[in-house]
Amino acid sequence: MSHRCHIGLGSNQAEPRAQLRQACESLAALAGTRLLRCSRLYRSAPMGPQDQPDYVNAVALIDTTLTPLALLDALQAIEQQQGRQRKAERWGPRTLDLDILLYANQQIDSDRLRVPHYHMHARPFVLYPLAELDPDLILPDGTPLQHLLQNCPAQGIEAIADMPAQG
Ligand code: A4P
Ligand code: MG
Repeated sequence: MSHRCHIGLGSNQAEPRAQLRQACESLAALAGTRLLRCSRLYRSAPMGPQDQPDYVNAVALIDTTLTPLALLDALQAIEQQQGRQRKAERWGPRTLDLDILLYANQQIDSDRLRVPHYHMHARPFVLYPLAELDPDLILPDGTPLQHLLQNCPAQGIEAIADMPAQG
Protein backbone atom coordinates (compact mmCIF):
# COMPACT_ATOMS: atom_id res chain seq x y z
CA MET A 1 0.00 0.00 0.00
CA SER A 2 1.33 3.45 -0.82
CA HIS A 3 1.17 6.64 1.23
CA ARG A 4 1.34 10.30 0.35
CA CYS A 5 4.18 12.02 2.22
CA HIS A 6 5.39 15.59 2.32
CA ILE A 7 9.15 16.04 2.53
CA GLY A 8 10.80 19.30 3.62
CA LEU A 9 14.03 20.15 1.80
CA GLY A 10 16.59 22.70 2.98
CA SER A 11 20.15 23.68 2.09
CA ASN A 12 22.47 26.59 2.72
CA GLN A 13 25.82 25.25 1.53
CA ALA A 14 27.48 24.23 -1.73
CA GLU A 15 24.99 25.60 -4.28
CA PRO A 16 21.71 25.14 -2.44
CA ARG A 17 19.52 25.21 -5.57
CA ALA A 18 21.54 22.43 -7.17
CA GLN A 19 21.40 20.47 -3.89
CA LEU A 20 17.59 20.63 -3.88
CA ARG A 21 17.32 19.69 -7.52
CA GLN A 22 19.62 16.69 -6.98
CA ALA A 23 17.63 15.69 -3.88
CA CYS A 24 14.39 15.69 -5.88
CA GLU A 25 15.96 13.44 -8.50
CA SER A 26 17.05 11.08 -5.73
CA LEU A 27 13.55 11.10 -4.20
CA ALA A 28 12.06 10.22 -7.57
CA ALA A 29 14.51 7.31 -7.87
CA LEU A 30 13.72 5.73 -4.49
CA ALA A 31 12.32 2.19 -4.53
CA GLY A 32 8.53 2.07 -4.50
CA THR A 33 8.31 5.86 -4.69
CA ARG A 34 6.89 8.40 -7.12
CA LEU A 35 7.62 12.11 -6.95
CA LEU A 36 4.22 13.74 -7.45
CA ARG A 37 5.12 17.43 -7.30
CA CYS A 38 7.51 20.02 -5.87
CA SER A 39 6.88 23.51 -4.60
CA ARG A 40 8.81 26.52 -5.82
CA LEU A 41 12.15 27.26 -4.21
CA TYR A 42 12.13 29.79 -1.38
CA ARG A 43 15.02 31.81 -0.03
CA SER A 44 14.70 32.06 3.76
CA ALA A 45 16.60 33.80 6.53
CA PRO A 46 18.37 31.29 8.81
CA MET A 47 16.45 30.18 11.86
CA GLY A 48 18.84 29.49 14.72
CA PRO A 49 22.46 30.73 14.55
CA GLN A 50 22.53 33.88 12.42
CA ASP A 51 26.17 33.64 11.28
CA GLN A 52 25.28 31.29 8.40
CA PRO A 53 24.07 31.87 4.84
CA ASP A 54 20.40 32.14 3.89
CA TYR A 55 18.69 28.84 3.17
CA VAL A 56 16.87 27.61 0.10
CA ASN A 57 13.79 25.60 1.11
CA ALA A 58 11.09 23.67 -0.72
CA VAL A 59 8.55 20.91 -0.10
CA ALA A 60 8.07 17.78 -2.22
CA LEU A 61 5.06 15.49 -2.31
CA ILE A 62 5.78 11.81 -2.87
CA ASP A 63 3.77 8.63 -2.99
CA THR A 64 5.68 5.74 -1.42
CA THR A 65 5.36 2.15 -0.31
CA LEU A 66 8.30 2.60 2.11
CA THR A 67 7.44 2.41 5.80
CA PRO A 68 8.13 5.58 7.83
CA LEU A 69 11.46 4.27 9.19
CA ALA A 70 12.56 2.92 5.81
CA LEU A 71 11.76 6.34 4.34
CA LEU A 72 13.81 8.04 7.09
CA ASP A 73 16.74 5.72 6.34
CA ALA A 74 16.44 6.52 2.64
CA LEU A 75 16.35 10.28 3.28
CA GLN A 76 19.39 10.10 5.55
CA ALA A 77 21.24 8.12 2.87
CA ILE A 78 20.47 10.89 0.34
CA GLU A 79 21.71 13.51 2.85
CA GLN A 80 24.95 11.53 3.24
CA GLN A 81 25.39 11.16 -0.54
CA GLN A 82 25.19 14.94 -0.79
CA GLY A 83 27.91 15.53 1.76
CA ARG A 84 25.86 16.18 4.88
CA GLN A 85 28.03 16.38 7.98
CA ARG A 86 26.30 16.16 11.32
CA LYS A 87 27.87 18.54 13.81
CA ALA A 88 27.25 19.28 17.46
CA GLU A 89 25.95 22.79 16.76
CA ARG A 90 22.16 22.87 16.74
CA TRP A 91 20.59 24.21 13.55
CA GLY A 92 23.99 24.87 11.94
CA PRO A 93 24.64 25.10 8.18
CA ARG A 94 24.12 22.03 6.00
CA THR A 95 24.38 20.91 2.38
CA LEU A 96 21.05 19.11 2.64
CA ASP A 97 18.36 18.49 5.22
CA LEU A 98 15.42 16.23 4.41
CA ASP A 99 12.62 16.06 6.94
CA ILE A 100 9.47 13.95 6.87
CA LEU A 101 6.86 16.64 7.47
CA LEU A 102 3.80 14.42 7.06
CA TYR A 103 3.32 10.71 6.41
CA ALA A 104 -0.27 10.24 5.21
CA ASN A 105 -2.48 11.07 8.18
CA GLN A 106 -0.25 9.31 10.71
CA GLN A 107 1.02 10.60 14.03
CA ILE A 108 4.32 8.93 14.91
CA ASP A 109 6.30 9.41 18.10
CA SER A 110 9.28 7.07 18.35
CA ASP A 111 12.95 7.50 19.29
CA ARG A 112 14.03 8.19 15.73
CA LEU A 113 10.96 9.75 14.23
CA ARG A 114 8.31 12.27 15.11
CA VAL A 115 5.63 13.02 12.53
CA PRO A 116 4.27 15.60 11.91
CA HIS A 117 7.77 17.14 12.08
CA TYR A 118 8.04 18.82 15.47
CA HIS A 119 8.84 22.35 14.28
CA MET A 120 6.73 22.61 11.15
CA HIS A 121 3.75 24.38 12.72
CA ALA A 122 5.49 27.73 13.05
CA ARG A 123 8.02 27.74 10.21
CA PRO A 124 7.11 29.94 7.24
CA PHE A 125 9.70 28.19 5.03
CA VAL A 126 7.75 24.94 5.56
CA LEU A 127 4.14 26.15 5.68
CA TYR A 128 4.12 28.37 2.57
CA PRO A 129 5.63 25.82 0.17
CA LEU A 130 3.37 23.16 1.71
CA ALA A 131 0.33 25.36 1.03
CA GLU A 132 1.40 25.70 -2.61
CA LEU A 133 1.13 21.93 -2.96
CA ASP A 134 -1.95 21.35 -0.79
CA PRO A 135 -3.79 24.53 0.26
CA ASP A 136 -6.69 22.61 1.81
CA LEU A 137 -4.51 20.24 3.84
CA ILE A 138 -5.73 19.21 7.30
CA LEU A 139 -3.07 18.02 9.74
CA PRO A 140 -3.53 14.68 11.54
CA ASP A 141 -4.69 16.46 14.71
CA GLY A 142 -7.45 18.18 12.73
CA THR A 143 -5.76 21.59 12.41
CA PRO A 144 -6.27 23.17 8.97
CA LEU A 145 -3.04 24.32 7.31
CA GLN A 146 -4.74 27.66 6.59
CA HIS A 147 -5.15 28.19 10.33
CA LEU A 148 -1.39 27.74 10.89
CA LEU A 149 -0.65 30.15 8.04
CA GLN A 150 -2.80 32.84 9.62
CA ASN A 151 -0.53 32.70 12.67
CA CYS A 152 2.70 32.57 10.67
CA PRO A 153 3.45 35.67 8.58
CA ALA A 154 5.51 35.12 5.44
CA GLN A 155 8.38 36.98 7.06
CA GLY A 156 11.94 36.40 5.92
CA ILE A 157 10.97 34.17 3.01
CA GLU A 158 10.71 34.85 -0.70
CA ALA A 159 9.85 32.55 -3.62
CA ILE A 160 12.86 32.72 -5.95
CA ALA A 161 12.36 30.09 -8.66
CA ASP A 162 10.52 27.01 -9.81
CA MET A 163 12.14 23.70 -8.98
CA PRO A 164 14.24 22.96 -12.08
CA ALA A 165 12.78 20.22 -14.28
CA GLN A 166 13.90 16.68 -13.49
CA GLY A 167 16.10 14.58 -15.74
N1 A4P B 1 13.86 12.92 13.38
C1 A4P B 1 12.76 12.90 14.16
N2 A4P B 1 11.66 13.18 13.45
C2 A4P B 1 12.08 13.40 12.17
C3 A4P B 1 11.36 13.72 10.96
N3 A4P B 1 10.03 13.88 10.95
N4 A4P B 1 12.08 13.86 9.80
C4 A4P B 1 15.21 12.66 13.88
C5 A4P B 1 13.45 13.71 9.81
N5 A4P B 1 14.19 13.38 10.95
C6 A4P B 1 13.49 13.23 12.11
O1 A4P B 1 17.93 15.22 12.54
C7 A4P B 1 18.13 14.75 13.84
C8 A4P B 1 17.27 13.52 14.07
O2 A4P B 1 15.89 13.87 13.98
C9 A4P B 1 17.42 12.43 13.00
O3 A4P B 1 18.46 11.55 13.27
C10 A4P B 1 16.05 11.72 13.03
O4 A4P B 1 16.15 10.46 13.70
P1 A4P B 1 19.15 15.80 11.75
O5 A4P B 1 18.68 16.02 10.34
O6 A4P B 1 20.36 14.94 11.98
O7 A4P B 1 19.47 17.13 12.54
P2 A4P B 1 18.90 18.56 12.35
O8 A4P B 1 18.12 18.64 11.09
O9 A4P B 1 20.02 19.54 12.54
O10 A4P B 1 17.99 18.72 13.61
P3 A4P B 1 16.58 19.28 13.69
O11 A4P B 1 16.33 19.69 15.11
O12 A4P B 1 15.63 18.32 13.04
O13 A4P B 1 16.70 20.58 12.84
P4 A4P B 1 15.63 21.05 11.84
O14 A4P B 1 14.35 21.20 12.56
O15 A4P B 1 15.66 20.23 10.63
O16 A4P B 1 16.15 22.51 11.55
N6 A4P B 1 16.55 27.90 8.78
C11 A4P B 1 15.98 28.03 7.57
N7 A4P B 1 15.70 29.25 7.09
N8 A4P B 1 15.69 26.92 6.81
C12 A4P B 1 15.93 25.64 7.26
O17 A4P B 1 15.65 24.67 6.52
N9 A4P B 1 16.75 24.25 9.06
C13 A4P B 1 17.25 24.10 10.28
C14 A4P B 1 17.36 22.74 10.84
C15 A4P B 1 17.64 25.26 11.10
N10 A4P B 1 17.37 26.54 10.48
C16 A4P B 1 16.82 26.65 9.28
C17 A4P B 1 16.52 25.48 8.54
MG1 MG C 1 16.53 17.47 9.91
